[in-house]
Order: sequence, then structure tokens, then C-alpha cells
Amino acid sequence: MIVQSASFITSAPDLQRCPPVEWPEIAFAGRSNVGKSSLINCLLNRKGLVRTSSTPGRTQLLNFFVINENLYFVDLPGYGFARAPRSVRQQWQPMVHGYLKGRSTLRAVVWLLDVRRDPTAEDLEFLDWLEESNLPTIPVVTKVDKVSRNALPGRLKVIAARTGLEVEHFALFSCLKNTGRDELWERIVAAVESPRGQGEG
Ligand SMILES: Nc1nc2c(ncn2[C@@H]2O[C@H](COP(=O)(O)OP(=O)(O)OP(=O)(O)O)[C@@H](O)[C@H]2O)c(=O)[nH]1
Ligand SMILES: [Mg+2]
Repeated sequence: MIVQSASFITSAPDLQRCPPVEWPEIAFAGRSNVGKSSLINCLLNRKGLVRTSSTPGRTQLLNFFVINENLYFVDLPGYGFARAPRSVRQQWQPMVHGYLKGRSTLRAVVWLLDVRRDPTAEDLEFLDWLEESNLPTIPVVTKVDKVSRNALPGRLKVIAARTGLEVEHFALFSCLKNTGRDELWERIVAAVESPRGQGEG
């Protein structure tokens, strides 16, 4: 994918205040601090476009980016940030679930897991919810630069076993090394081009 233009459009606090549906859309979801914003910057080749942070809970709204004037990326606030204020945690589910369920142009959810961490109960709960909602999901294991080549297959096995997904199903990614960028773009483009499957009625 050649990214000719990429820019931030707006932050929305809920589905109603999202920008008008105009283009196909891809959302990025996962635990706080898993690397969603970094991954978007890497896909777009724009280092500082999306704000990243070592402090979990950086992203608290639905952040819209427009790519090549024909595609939206949506950086979602992460879940599982225990130290976030209660008010933030209580808003998360209606905001994120409401958006994911209600956005007619959403083509897929890119769902991230950290290669070093075993998927948590919250990860599994979110995956279950995606499956129940019939939302096309592109699972990604990110930060693969953080484990050695030898350790990687073992980590992937654990992650696959816990999630019930096949190892081959995961796209592997590293923002640091630019690993997996082309493959993930291919899967995103395929999702954008295919009409939404079941669940759309
Ligand atoms: N080594 C390495 N570090 C990464 C990678 N991706 C992200 N990080 C680091 O992980 C931390 C969190 O990254 P973010 O992209 O801000 O994470 P996020 O998922 O957007 O976090 P929230 O907005 O809090 O939900 C930052 O310190 C990043 O530099 C990667 O592929 N490799
Ligand atoms: Mg973020």
C-alpha cells in the first residue's frame, strides 16, 4: 500500500459524534499499551501522527485518521487499564461496543496482542464479543522484536491455545523493525474490498 496522504480528522466520544460515514473503515483494538497507536504510525509511515506513550491509557476517545482520501483508520482506546479513573473505565464499553456495533462502514477490527504476555481474561472477553458480534477480525501479535527468534514459536503456541485461534491466523508485527507491515496491509486491503460477511444480514 502506498500511503500518499494520512491525517488526523477528529476524536469522537461516541458513535453519534463520529464523522459522517464516507469511506470504508478499519478499527484498531487491544489492551492499553499493547501498541495500537504505534502500529498505526508504522502502517502509515508517519512517526508522530498518532500519539503513543509508555503510560497506558493514552488514547481515551475514538480517533479518526483518513488515508489517501478513501479509507478511515480508527484508533480505539485500550481496555484493561486498571489505574484509569473509574469514569473512564465505565465509559469504555458503551463507547467502544456502541461504535463497533453501529458503524455501518466498519470492515474489520485489527486486534492486537503483545507477544510477551499471555492473553488476559479481558482479551478473551473482547475476542468473544467480536465473534458474537460477527465482526471480521484480523488478529495481530505485536512487539515481536521483544522476544528471540527461538522463543517466538513457543509464545505463539501459548497465545493461540488461549485464544482458540490458529497460529497461522495471526499477523506478526514489530514497529521497531517494521516486521509484518506489508502482510498486514494486504489483509487490511482484502477486508476493505470484501463486503461485510454474516451479521450484516
Ligand atoms: N519494542 C517495541 N515496542 C513497541 C512496539 N509497539 C509499541 N511499542 C511501545 O509500547 C508502548 C505503548 O505503545 P502505544 O502505541 O502507545 O500503545 P497503545 O496500544 O496505543 O496504548 P493506549 O493508547 O494506552 O491504549 C510505547 O512505549 C511504544 O514505544 C513494538 O513493535 N516494539
Ligand atoms: Mg494509543
